[in-house]
Amino acid sequence: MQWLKLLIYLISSLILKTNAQFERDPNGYLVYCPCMGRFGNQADHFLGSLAFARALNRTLILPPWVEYRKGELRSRQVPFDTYFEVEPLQEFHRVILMSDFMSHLADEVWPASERVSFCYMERKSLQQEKNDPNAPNCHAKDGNPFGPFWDTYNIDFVASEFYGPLHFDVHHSAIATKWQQSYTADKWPVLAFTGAPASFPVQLENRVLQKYLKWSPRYREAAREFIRNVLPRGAFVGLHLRNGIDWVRACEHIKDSQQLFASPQCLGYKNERGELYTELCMPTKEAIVRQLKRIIKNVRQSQPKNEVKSVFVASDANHMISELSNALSRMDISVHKLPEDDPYLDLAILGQSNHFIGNCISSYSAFVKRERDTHGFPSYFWSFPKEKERQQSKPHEEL
Ligand SMILES: Nc1nc2c(ncn2[C@@H]2O[C@H](COP(=O)(O)OP(=O)(O)O)[C@@H](O)[C@H]2O)c(=O)[nH]1
Ligand SMILES: *[C@@H]1O[C@H](CO)[C@@H](O)[C@H](O)[C@H]1NC(C)=O
Ligand SMILES: [Mg+2]
Repeated sequence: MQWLKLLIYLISSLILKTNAQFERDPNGYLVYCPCMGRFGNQADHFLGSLAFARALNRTLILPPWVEYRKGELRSRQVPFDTYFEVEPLQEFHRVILMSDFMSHLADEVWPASERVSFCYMERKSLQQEKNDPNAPNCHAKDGNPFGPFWDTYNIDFVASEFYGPLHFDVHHSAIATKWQQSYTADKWPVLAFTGAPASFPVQLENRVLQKYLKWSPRYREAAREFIRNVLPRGAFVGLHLRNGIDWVRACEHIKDSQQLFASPQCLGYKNERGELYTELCMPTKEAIVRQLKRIIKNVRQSQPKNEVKSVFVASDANHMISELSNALSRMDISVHKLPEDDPYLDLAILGQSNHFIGNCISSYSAFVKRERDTHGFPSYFWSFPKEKERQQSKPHEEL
């Protein structure tokens, strides 16, 4: 009967473990809506929010990822652990899935009658009749994705709290202590923010937290299979081509700013590696082909044993498959993309490429760059550093 004892022991310890997992944190919780931008923006915000939760010593409630589908008026909320593992995050700080918090702890810790939304200052509703000058409000559920996000867990707010002038820069001030003094865990068990308690782009100090974001087994496996089964054996270069219509419009902001979106990742947070220029956001097709060929040639010279056999292209719009195939045909290099659009699988594959060329302005590229940095894999950016005028005016560079 030894095995029975063992079985009982295993089962009981498992039950104890699950219960312990959902034990109330006396230091309280922090939750927010990733209400700004798509995945790249949300990932930047996640790293900042993780750092913030740790500085306040509150458990971070892992929000679902907010996604937008064509033709749908309401955002979709995808559980955090669809894409990333929860456990590695625990090495850095206490976290809990939002669904676990809501189903196991909310009744006790955050009853419906005590749900307060936090915003810096009053946020006006788009519906004029909702704005009462005598009762300023966060309107945390106003519009998309704000409403759909909290609705996913049947959360309504009974009051608003304006936290200004407090802010989130826990690395350069004693602001964490001020938060703890203003909002003690016993009076405020859950701080629920209308947006991420973090900056965009991600602060320099928080980039390293990327190492705690590990792809879920499903995506790790799918990336491995694609690389093994579809790509020819040998090294491959991963490309991110961000060139959809929204991007063309975003790039117009280049001319009136010092930095744009993720640009500090190549220009430096204080522009120590240069100023913005258009090609950084929108490289020409010729520049793309030229840079890709140059990198492949360099790899052939420096790593003759690990020759580049293929190129994997991820894009939101134009993958340039035929242009790139033509340009590389004489080098015996094939060009590939996923058969079906999948932004997450694209990211997971780019993370594993032997070489990566991304868009410096894009926060989607930035995710790949940070992941690769945690492994020491090399990354480059389109049209960076800036080509000298002399080189640009060369009619054609033969390889
Ligand atoms: N499948 C796929 N989707 C992409 C790619 N690049 C951009 N997208 C989509 O466009 C969105 C871009 O928004 P975001 O992630 O905030 O990054 P950013 O706008 O480039 O800074 C992504 O989240 C994807 O949904 C790509 O290479 N592959
Ligand atoms: C942080 O919170 C944890 C869990 O509630 C607690 O055990 C720990 O003592 C706290 N640390 C500090 C420095 O207050
Ligand atoms: Mg964006």
